[in-house]
Amino acid sequence: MQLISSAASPFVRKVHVVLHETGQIADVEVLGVKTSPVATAAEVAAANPLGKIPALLRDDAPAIYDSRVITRFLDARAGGKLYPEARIWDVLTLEATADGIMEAAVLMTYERRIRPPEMVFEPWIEAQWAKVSRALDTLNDRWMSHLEGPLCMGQLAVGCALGYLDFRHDARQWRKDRGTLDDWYAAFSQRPSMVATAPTD
Ligand SMILES: N[C@@H](CCC(=O)N[C@@H](CS)C(=O)NCC(=O)O)C(=O)O
Repeated sequence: MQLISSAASPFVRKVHVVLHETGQIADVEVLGVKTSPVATAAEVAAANPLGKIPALLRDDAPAIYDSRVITRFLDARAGGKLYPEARIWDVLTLEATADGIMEAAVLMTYERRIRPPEMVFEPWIEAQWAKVSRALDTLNDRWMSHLEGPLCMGQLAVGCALGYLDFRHDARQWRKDRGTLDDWYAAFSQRPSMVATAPTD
């Protein structure tokens, strides 16, 4: 299989983390691409009509895309431990929360990197940060028992989302007044799968 990938993408990182956690690293060849909403790489468009990464090219079946689909596929392929049926709705909601943080944070990055400076719309950037901020408060106030429980995809996704905030939005200081989440992440980010997949430009 081949994974269309970029070392800076938090959505791609989710997939790499799952490959590490489930022992499937050797089954996937990484195809690095440079792509953006205004300059979609040809290999990305060929694999995913939405023009987004990650996309997974399977050897004997059509390409699949959207990180949530790929992570679930890879987990099922490895025996299915990261989406436990008994807690499935919590796991999926936690993963959706983490993905929503990434989505808003990536849009903030694009707004500054891609738009000409005179077209950047500051209230829109702040509105995206408000989504991130509310989601972080919710993680800190309501999700800690789940985050501290047995390993699941929701936890891995939250780890990737927080890692992306450190990578691109450090100045926003997400840790302030969220000491419980900060403590959890300090330990979680030391997992070998997290260390091996830290984002780079
Ligand atoms: N919901 C998608 C989001 C993926 C996504 O937004 N990826 C970004 C890179 S971090 C991308 O490919 N952006 C290009 C674009 O929006 O056209 C997923 O979970 O895979």
